[in-house]
Amino acid sequence: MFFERPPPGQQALLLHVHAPGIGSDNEIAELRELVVSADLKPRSTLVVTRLRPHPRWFVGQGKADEIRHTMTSNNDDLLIVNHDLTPAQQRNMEDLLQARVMTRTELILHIFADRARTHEGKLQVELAQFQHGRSRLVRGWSHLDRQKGGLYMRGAGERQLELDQRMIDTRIRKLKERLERVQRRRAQSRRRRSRAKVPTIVLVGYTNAGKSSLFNALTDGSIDAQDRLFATLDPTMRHLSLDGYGTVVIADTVGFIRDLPIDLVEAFKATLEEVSAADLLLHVIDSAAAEQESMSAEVERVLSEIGAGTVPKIDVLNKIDRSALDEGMFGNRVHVSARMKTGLETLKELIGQRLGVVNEPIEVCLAPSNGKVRARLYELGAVVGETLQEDGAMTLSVRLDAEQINWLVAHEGVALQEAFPDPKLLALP
Ligand SMILES: Nc1nc2c(ncn2[C@@H]2O[C@H](COP(=O)(O)OP(=O)(O)OP(=O)(O)O)[C@@H](O)[C@H]2O)c(=O)[nH]1
Ligand SMILES: [Mg+2]
Repeated sequence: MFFERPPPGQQALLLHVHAPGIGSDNEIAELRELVVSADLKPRSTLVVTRLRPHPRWFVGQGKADEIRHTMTSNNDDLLIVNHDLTPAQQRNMEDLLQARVMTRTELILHIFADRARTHEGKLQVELAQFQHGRSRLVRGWSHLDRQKGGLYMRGAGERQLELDQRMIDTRIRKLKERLERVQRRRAQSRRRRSRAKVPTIVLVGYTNAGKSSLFNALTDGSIDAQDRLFATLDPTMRHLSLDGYGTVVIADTVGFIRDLPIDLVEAFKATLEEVSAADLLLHVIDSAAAEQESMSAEVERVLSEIGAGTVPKIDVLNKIDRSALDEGMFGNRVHVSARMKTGLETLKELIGQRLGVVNEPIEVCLAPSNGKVRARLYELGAVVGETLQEDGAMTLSVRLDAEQINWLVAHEGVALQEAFPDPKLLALP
């Protein structure tokens, strides 16, 4: 951006460093997947054991030289490090290798930049990139640094740094303003949904767990589902009709990954707010993944970090065609295969239960002037039957959840069947 750096290449040597005695096979496999997902070519992988990073190159001098030799003889032009380096380490390594060094955070930012399709998504990624870039703007990485003046003079390098910082700050401010405008619109549509009492269900989970596939299977949709990390970036919403419940809105979202860069979490706050404002989360878990438990734990951690820790949740173990789990409902867990479309009816049933459907239809009498309420009940898909009285009043048979019943009785001229208990006493899930 503002530095003289070696041009980014394609052919990558991957570097993973771990402490003695700590296995890291899965982390290395995940790094390879990230690299392939970024359309880069992982050529070889170097695993180094080290207690703590070397301040100069992250690895020791011996390893740094080994990396240089390997890259030269393989014709590699990119080093991808599965960690975050200090700006100085990154610069020193680039100087030594005369090749671009990419950190894990930069790799993920690179993938996100490639995937962003919507206006909002692009703004969010750009903001994350600038915020990340700003934190790495340090004196000494500018080519003008060498022209620095005497002891008491402010050097050209320093001035350049200030200029760069100011430019980035202006850009960040502008991006934030534009994002706020887009996000106000999104908040409005969320408020509309909540006024209309249409519950929102959001799919969350580790990247590649099968969220988009499940979304498609449930809605007959055609979102891009691919065997690559972060295939989905922008949230997509669609209506879903649940038997005996009516319409809900279901949303597919960006996947999580361990050590999700903080700049991304920051920039994607608004998207993630959809998650914390949801009525119900479906946590999609790849039941065939070896690292299933730590992946789930990571998702739970991000959920509480973004204030979604207390949203009601169903665990959906997906890909049972590959893990040989039995189809069915197990407490708050459902086993499904989005690919084979098995277990989906059971899942919908549990969704209905968790949204608090009162299974038996209830009779409600509406005064003739209550046409709007009647229309709303039809819109919700809640009406099972209707009879018209001689005086113009309507008796409707409806299936609603506890909250919707409370909403209904708050209207004048609405009477529930006599046998029905006080709706305020209905337990919400
Ligand atoms: N065998 C099997 N594969 C599945 C199933 N569901 C999804 N997949 C595959 O898993 C891969 C990832 O699926 P996606 O639906 O894109 O996953 P995602 O969670 O949306 O991933 P991101 O958007 O990248 O976070 C694709 O190759 C799917 O075909 C399933 O039930 N069984
Ligand atoms: Mg997806």
